[in-house]
Amino acid sequence: MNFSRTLLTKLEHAGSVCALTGAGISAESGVPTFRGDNGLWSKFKPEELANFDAFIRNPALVWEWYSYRKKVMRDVRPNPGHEALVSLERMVADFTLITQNVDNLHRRAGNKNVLELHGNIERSYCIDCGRFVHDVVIAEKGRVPACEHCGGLVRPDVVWFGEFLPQEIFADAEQAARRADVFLCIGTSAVVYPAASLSLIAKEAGSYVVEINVERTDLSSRFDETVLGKAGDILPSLIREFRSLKEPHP
Ligand code: BJW
Ligand code: ZN
Repeated sequence: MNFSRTLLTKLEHAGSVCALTGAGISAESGVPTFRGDNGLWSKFKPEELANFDAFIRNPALVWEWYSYRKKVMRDVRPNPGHEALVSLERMVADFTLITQNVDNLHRRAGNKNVLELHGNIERSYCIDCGRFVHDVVIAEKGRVPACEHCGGLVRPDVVWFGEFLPQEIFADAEQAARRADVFLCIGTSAVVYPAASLSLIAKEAGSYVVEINVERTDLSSRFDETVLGKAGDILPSLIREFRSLKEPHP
């Protein structure tokens, strides 16, 4: 793979690296993306499923969707793209992995410094008393999990449209973006805010911003480089080249 000399040099001298990931990095594990022809939302409308009003209107429908996705995510494994980011974390002094994904695959792969902007599908909480509910069994069709303390409705601990992102996590992500020498924007359509703003914040703060995606996005023209291809091919290859710079063969 031919990476630009600038990217490799920037990476070689970077004290701080940040990666922002989206659904595209998990696509090769078998998790459907949201948008696009085979995206989840070619079959389900976001306004019907990914917002609080929709949940209150029809919790059974929303749980059916999340139960299906919980099952998909439970049964898949991290792919070479996730694994490459684990290697990168081990090679860089200050590495932050910011993800919009709720699938837990970065942690399962072994990344330690992970900031989940949109929550985690493996957790749920009661909308009345706020208690976390662990191990919500995958709800059967038409069944809605109830809180065992107060009987309230239990919802997945994910961020829906119109809801604030977890403020401390977003603040940490913003700081990591600002101090990054190199910022990798991987497998995201970059249309959902405020997550998409992080690449722009990094760019404005002087970071070298590189997008890795199978196609160009609305923000491509704002970045330093777009490397076109699958994250599961590009990232391992980038790590190989980076490693050979750090540990030159005699
Ligand atoms: C590959 C690949 C491979 C494929 N290798 N690449 C107007 C303007 C601006 C903002 C707004 C607006 N109106 C409303 C808003 C705000 C709204 C927003 O951004 N809307 C826009 C869509 C218009 N944002 C919000 O509401 C956020 N909250 C907020 O703003 O709070 C403040 C506020 C409070 C109160 C009132 C108003 C404002 C919250 C956003 C929450 C997003 N939640 C979801 C669902 C999470 C739970 C779940 O998973 O069920 O998060 S939506 C969905 O989109 C999910 C994702 O994390 C997110 C981003 O999607 P992503 O990851 O980019 O996936 P795709 O499918 O879009 O793209 C995949 C990419 O991969 C593609 O580019 C492919 O090409 C690529 N690819 N294979 C490399 N192998
Ligand atoms: Zn409760």
